[in-house]
Amino acid sequence: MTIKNLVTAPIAGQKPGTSGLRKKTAVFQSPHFLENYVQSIFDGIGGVAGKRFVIGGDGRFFNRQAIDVILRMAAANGVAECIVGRDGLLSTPAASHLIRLNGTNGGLILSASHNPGGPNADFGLKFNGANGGPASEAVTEEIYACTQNIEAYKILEAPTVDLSVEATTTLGDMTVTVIDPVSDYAELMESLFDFDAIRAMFEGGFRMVFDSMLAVTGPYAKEIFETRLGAKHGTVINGEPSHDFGGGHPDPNPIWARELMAIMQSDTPPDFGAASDGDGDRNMITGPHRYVSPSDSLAILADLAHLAPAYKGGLAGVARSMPTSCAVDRVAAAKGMESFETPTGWKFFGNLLDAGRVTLCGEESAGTGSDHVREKDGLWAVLLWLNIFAATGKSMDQILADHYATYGRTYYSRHDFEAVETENANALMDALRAKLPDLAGQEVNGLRVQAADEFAYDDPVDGSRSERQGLRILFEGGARAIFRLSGTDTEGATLRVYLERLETAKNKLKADPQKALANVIASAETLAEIKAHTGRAAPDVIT
Ligand code: VG1
Ligand code: CO
Repeated sequence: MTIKNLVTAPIAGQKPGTSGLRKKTAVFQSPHFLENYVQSIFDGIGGVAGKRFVIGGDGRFFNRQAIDVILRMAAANGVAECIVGRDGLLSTPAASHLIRLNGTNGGLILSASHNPGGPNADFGLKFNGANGGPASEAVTEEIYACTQNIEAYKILEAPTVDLSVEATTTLGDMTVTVIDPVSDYAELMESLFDFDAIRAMFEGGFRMVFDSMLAVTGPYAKEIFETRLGAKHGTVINGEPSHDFGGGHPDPNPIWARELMAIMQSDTPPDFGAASDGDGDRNMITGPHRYVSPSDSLAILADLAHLAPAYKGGLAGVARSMPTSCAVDRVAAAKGMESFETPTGWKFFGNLLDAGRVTLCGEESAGTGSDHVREKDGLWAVLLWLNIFAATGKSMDQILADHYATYGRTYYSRHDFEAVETENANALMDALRAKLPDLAGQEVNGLRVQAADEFAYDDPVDGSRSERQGLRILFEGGARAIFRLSGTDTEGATLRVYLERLETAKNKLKADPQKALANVIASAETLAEIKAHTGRAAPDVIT
């Protein structure tokens, strides 16, 4: 086996976004693209000689081939050991856990998460550090700088490693340890929650449907819900990981998790329905005839987490991304906990979790997690909900009604305008940015603007500053309209408009969110002139 040192040149466009590098699969497959990026990760983190890494992905098209390249490059660069999920599979939270459990120097996760997969769809790669969390902005910048200066990469000429059996083998001088992707993660979940109480609840007839969306969580969900917790066979639907997610988007929202939504709207819906995304870090929560907004789910989990054994001592604090609704802030205030508002993306929660300032974090995009790993964690959120059902004996409707009665209800919605021409999306943002300084005090569609700014974040732990993290318009009475461009798309630009309004009147807590938000939606259009800039009369996806 020989180590080859191959000459290459920088390839444009290797700037990681919200969560690693995401591109069309064909771009990742093009000559040197993957190799350049992997070598830049290795160089950007200060070299990898003697280091150990966890490697796995969501099983999408090109997963297996990309792992082969990464392993051969790791061996050529002097890595001591790679721990790989069997068949190259690992959910993102499981990878995060394995990094921490095995004390490795980090991990490479192959996923474009909620983006579709297949030869004509998307692929992605991200690096997580030794704490198990996504690389910080500073590390990401280092990696990006390396992509712009790369001249060569190292790769071992060797046959493909068999990843289908759990075994320890070698590749050159590197150890390759193939492990069961599920068992360590399932153990962790069992250590956090009251599995006996949840099992008893299922025995008593509680019914759930969990939609794995043909993505990575199928084997995890079957093991945890059906085998360990005794939920009836068939509880997990779409549980076989597929390389193209059956042609759909593995995005757990009412649009893409259509099958689950139909079950929950039926005449005899189960007590609880949930779904997760491509790489298993997101969760969608539903009840009979009910879609629970991810921001509400975060607030309810923050309020009731103490009912699960792992959190019985209470939470140190909570954090939410800026566009996530303010519902969780009210819970934190009531409980006297610290709460933080960070930019979008899990990498901003890492420092707060490591410093013990927060226990629970969440995002409006259906990401929720705690300090048990350093990623959001879809199955974890579902298990915490199950633990709450088991501990309270209440239905979803009761839990929501109680929450709204105590804290009020934040009506919330996100409107996505996808594949907008990049120039037009930038023009919209530039025009709105220019207006911000004069907005305070103005009245728009019956709402008075209290403040308007471009969000910037000063990390309270390491003092780093992240600017240009979204345009915020705050109205009197607690309504908000937020605008930002996605950092995970692979085609043009996706404009995300986040809308919310607080309602405390007891007789107005059951409205349709789109109706309850009509004024805020109209104000967003008036202020940003979305139709004029994008040519779109309506959003592509409403969640
Ligand atoms: C989106 C979500 C963000 C999430 C990110 C990664 O980013 O809005 O909340 O952290 O995806 O999630 P953006 O930049 O497109 O808005 V995942 O599960 O797709 O890795
Ligand atoms: Co994801």
